[in-house]
Amino acid sequence: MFENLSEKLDAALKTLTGVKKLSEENVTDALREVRRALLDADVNFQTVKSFVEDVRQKALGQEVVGDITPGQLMVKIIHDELVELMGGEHKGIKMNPAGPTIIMMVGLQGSGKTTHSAKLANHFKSKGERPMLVAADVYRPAAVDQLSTLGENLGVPVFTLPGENPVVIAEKALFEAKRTGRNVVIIDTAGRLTIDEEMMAEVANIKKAVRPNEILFVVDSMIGQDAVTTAKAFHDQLNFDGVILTKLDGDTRGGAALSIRAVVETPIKFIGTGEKMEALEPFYPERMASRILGMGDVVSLVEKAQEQFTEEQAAKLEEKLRKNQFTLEDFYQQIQTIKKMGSVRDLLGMIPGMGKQLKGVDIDDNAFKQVEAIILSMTKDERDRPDIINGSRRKRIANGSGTKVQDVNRLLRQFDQMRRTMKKLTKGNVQGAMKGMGLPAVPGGGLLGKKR
Ligand SMILES: Nc1nc2c(ncn2[C@@H]2O[C@H](COP(=O)(O)OP(=O)(O)OP(=O)(O)O)[C@@H](O)[C@H]2O)c(=O)[nH]1
Ligand SMILES: [Mg+2]
Repeated sequence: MFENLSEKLDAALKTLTGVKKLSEENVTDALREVRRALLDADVNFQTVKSFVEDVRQKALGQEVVGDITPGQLMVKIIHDELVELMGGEHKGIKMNPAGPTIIMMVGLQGSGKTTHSAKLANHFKSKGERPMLVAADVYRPAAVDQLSTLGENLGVPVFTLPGENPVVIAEKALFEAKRTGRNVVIIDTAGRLTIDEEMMAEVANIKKAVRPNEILFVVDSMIGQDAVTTAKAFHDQLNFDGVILTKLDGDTRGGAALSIRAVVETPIKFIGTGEKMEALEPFYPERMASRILGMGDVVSLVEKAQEQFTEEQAAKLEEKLRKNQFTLEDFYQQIQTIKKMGSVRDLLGMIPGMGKQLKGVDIDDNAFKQVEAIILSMTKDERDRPDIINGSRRKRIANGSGTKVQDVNRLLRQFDQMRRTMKKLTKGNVQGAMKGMGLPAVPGGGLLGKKR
């Protein structure tokens, strides 16, 4: 995410390495580069101007005290300003305790409304709420099918009424939600290629009819500056409550994420980072600023892991590891879980210091493909007891998976090594070992923490 911007900001801040004091001159030099980095990332011109001015004021007004260097102080100031620029605090969805929480999704065609309606339903479902999806995009039959399929896969009901107009659909959906005890109603609306009066009138009518608790403006971050212009037009008409910024998994430059809040004064509430249902993250300005400055985002990484592992699974896994019963089958399942957490590149980028090292390295999301193919070419017996895999079996597995015997050997060696390391780790008392390292004990004794 935002690799180019991160790299340029890093270079700008490097100009302060070794300086003894922040002076008018060296601050101006560094900020010239910061300004260029932000403009290149397609951040709104006015936004950049006031950002740089704020940073300058703060930098020149502060004494460097204690152990920190002027360079570090500057990083801190820029970090804090980035947090401020993106809205400061994290803002979530306001739930309506008195009845169903109604959420209406609006935005241009292809911005990701339908996908994110489903992702949101999945998000609420995993938090124990009872969501319902409403197909109010009636212009393309495929749109209703798309939402229905997504809902079916998630086990979330989808309300449709073929032949009706969107306002009637939304109203009837509300009745249905109340009747069936659904407490979150997510209305997917139609998008148009450009902002036109007809579309605005339609969403305004739905708004009037059902009075949503939240109108979320869905916008594709790849469109950069245009995202800000569109946001403004929608906001003037609908006065929406929050933004979902989508497609941040692509090579987005960052302009939309950094400018939108300053221009429409409405918080970004979620970001979309992929096509899969799990690729939705609550937006935290603080964590995003850390990612942009290459400091990683361990908190989000841990949260992603917690979403995928239940406490029970974690405990089972730990027991298997302790008893040395971890098999290639388990290993295969682990890979499936990690894949659900998001793109490998994004995951690695959340580890502090990794972002920079990943620069220019080609990380294929199919990195696991070979390993998966090899494991899938084994019999159940072989997966459970890798020791029985002799020479001729290795040859058969290599043939079956379209790999070489060396690849099979490598995987078996790595698996063996991993199993040994894990055994050492779990031997004795994990909790005690963690405490010994100065880490807090994990509730439930799980290696991986628990699902909340
Ligand atoms: N990579 C990536 N693709 C996404 C993301 N969100 C949506 N998409 C893809 O973008 C395309 C459009 O998404 P939709 O959800 O259909 O967009 P929409 O706003 O409902 O479009 P209309 O109904 O035509 O107005 C689909 O192919 C999605 O899979 C995302 O966060 N990352
Ligand atoms: Mg749609």
